[in-house]
Amino acid sequence: IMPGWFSEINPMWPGEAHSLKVEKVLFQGKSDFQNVVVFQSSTYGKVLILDGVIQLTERDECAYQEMITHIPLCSIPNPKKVLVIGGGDGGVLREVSRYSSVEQIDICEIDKMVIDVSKEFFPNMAVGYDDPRVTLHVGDGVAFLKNVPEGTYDAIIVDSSDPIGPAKELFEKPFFESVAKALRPGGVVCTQAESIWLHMHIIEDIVSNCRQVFKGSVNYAWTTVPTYPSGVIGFMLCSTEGPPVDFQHPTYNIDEDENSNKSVGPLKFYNSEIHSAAFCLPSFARRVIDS
Ligand code: AAT
Repeated sequence: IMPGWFSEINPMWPGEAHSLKVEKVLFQGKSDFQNVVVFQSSTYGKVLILDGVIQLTERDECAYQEMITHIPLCSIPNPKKVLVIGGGDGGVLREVSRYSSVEQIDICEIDKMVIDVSKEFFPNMAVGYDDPRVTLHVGDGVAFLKNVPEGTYDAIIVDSSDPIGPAKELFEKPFFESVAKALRPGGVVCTQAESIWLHMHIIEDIVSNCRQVFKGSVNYAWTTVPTYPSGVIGFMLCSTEGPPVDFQHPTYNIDEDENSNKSVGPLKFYNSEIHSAAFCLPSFARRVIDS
């Protein structure tokens, strides 16, 4: 639109577009899956764009990566095996690496270019890969999950892009079925679940699929991320049949754990109060989600 500005124009949020002032384009490439751009913005630090959609900025990534990770992991005692789908930038890995109880962290990201670009331009996120508990799988998360033995993981975090492009199937029922199978009884999943301002129809579908698939509990939480469309983004939090999980009341306080990994710096956004508050929904959303 204006020279020197990036505008996030997309049919998923028609009639509106958030813009960031571009200081310098640092990387432009085309992978097998998507267009990848990194630029230096004037007020949000470096920005990662995939197919014209903002994936993260250095300034507000904490609000997303900390919430998508700590809401599920603080809701169960002593998570040991964790799987991340997507999240190639490494930010969610960085957050999972805080837990001393965790023994194994698998990640399945489809696009090697995202991983390489993050290692070059986003060291504060790619630091997640330095944890020796991490095993990287480059491939499609849907295919990966089909080969996971039943009951393997305590928690699965789906840090996925929007449902147009390579992430489409990550929003569909067969995918949720493989997630449920891969979790142990009473295991938890947290998936990127779009905006209550823009995508109530998508959220309604996800909720109805999850209610059929996950026999424990099914909940929606949200957070504010200024550079995501409409400034908010939500998460689906579900558990499988087994020991009950009360997502709204965290069982573990990561801030008070002396054994947690301090090398990645202090938490910037997440705390126990915001964890519980994230499940409070505006009435218009509650009518659809809790009905
Ligand atoms: N943590 C930053 C936020 C993201 S990144 C989403 C990642 O999911 C991308 O790296 C993308 O390559 C990866 N991905 C997409 N489809 C698949 C798939 N099928 N299997 C594995 N990984 C995949 C999310 C930003 C949300 C944006 C909201 N508008």
